[in-house]
Amino acid sequence: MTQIQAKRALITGITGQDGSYLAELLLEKGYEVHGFIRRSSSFNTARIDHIYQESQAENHRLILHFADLTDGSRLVTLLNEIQPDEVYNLAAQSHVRVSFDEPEYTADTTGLGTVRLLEAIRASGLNCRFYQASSSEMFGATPPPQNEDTPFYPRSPYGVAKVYSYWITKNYREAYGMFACNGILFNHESPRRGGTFVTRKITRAVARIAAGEQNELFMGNLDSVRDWGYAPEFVEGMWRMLQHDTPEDFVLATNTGYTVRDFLKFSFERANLDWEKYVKFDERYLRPTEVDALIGDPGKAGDLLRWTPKVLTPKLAEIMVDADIAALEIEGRHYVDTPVKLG
Ligand code: NDP
Ligand code: GDR
Repeated sequence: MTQIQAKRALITGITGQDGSYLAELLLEKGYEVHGFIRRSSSFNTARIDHIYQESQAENHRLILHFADLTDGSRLVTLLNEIQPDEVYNLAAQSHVRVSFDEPEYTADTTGLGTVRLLEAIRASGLNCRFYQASSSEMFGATPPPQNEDTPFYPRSPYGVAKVYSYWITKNYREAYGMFACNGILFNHESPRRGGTFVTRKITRAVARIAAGEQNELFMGNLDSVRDWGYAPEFVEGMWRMLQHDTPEDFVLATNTGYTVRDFLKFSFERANLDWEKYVKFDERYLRPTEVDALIGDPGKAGDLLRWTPKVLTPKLAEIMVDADIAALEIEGRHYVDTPVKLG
């Protein structure tokens, strides 16, 4: 009897929100999953600890390697060693406001990191499929609805770096015939979302306020419009892009738009609270240039990948508030012991 070899995937950014959900999905599908993690003075694997332990019991199907997208020679060594069938490049300095503080570092990781990885694939002579985590931030000032043909007008060092990565991915597809795809993903959130992004900052605060542990929440611009979807559904879309017959670029979005103020309202209402009593303005959370409105048209992904999101923003806010209230009840005050700063 011939045994079919499991597919092997490599995920950069596996410790992040998307990386953790994608790793779960690929393990469920029978893949051997390799992930890059960064050396840190504190633990940074909380989002994948549960699958790492389980995978140890299951013949080590999740394998972690220390690596950084700023270290090109390490990428070549590891690509040669791992020989993946699919590479998902999710690693990035992904915070838009922080990219104004650290523009050069953001360009180095979020921009040049992509070409280092593509070069490592080329240098290793690998015939693998490549997914690039492109972003709706590339559309920036171009008004909605945005789709695959919408012109880019990035409004932050992060957005500019992502535009570089988008084009270098497309260039490697055209120049070297690589199966390389850009997933242009609109905001997607979950209970695993980093605490300095606006949705999670709000839902964590709601849990703390409901528990009597916090009584105010400092925020920036409440008028911006975003198309917030649910991260587990979006990682399924990433995988589908690499299973498609031809390498193409796809928008993933819910095609709905809400303001930050709407998200505050949905979240506080879930805990029977009135957001206006708690939310205060702090100019530290404003950006030098803002992206006013992003609403994506995922029609192409619907037609070619059969990808349709089910969880829309009001439901997402409920899922996240419920998870934060439950986590606070289980873990006690240590779970969120300091109010979020600099987010
Ligand atoms: P997160 O910020 O949650 O995760 C980022 C990941 O990248 C973490 O694992 C982080 O490691 C890792 N990382 C950061 N810098 C480096 C580096 N120099 N070398 C290696 N790894 C690094 O992001 P998300 O999961 O939310 O997003 C995944 C990708 O998708 C990102 O590229 C993001 O820009 C992009 N994107 C996200 C959207 C969203 O709404 N979530 C929408 C569109 C695009 P560590 O844990 O050690 O910090
Ligand atoms: P974004 O996400 O910039 O869209 O990038 P974020 O949640 O940081 O901001 C969304 C909107 O909320 C406004 N805002 C605040 N944002 C934060 N973080 N903190 C605040 O206190 C606050 N008050 C108001 C912002 O000004 C903004 O308009 C995310 C990231 O995941 C990127 O990596 C990804 O590419 C894009 O989504 C699509």
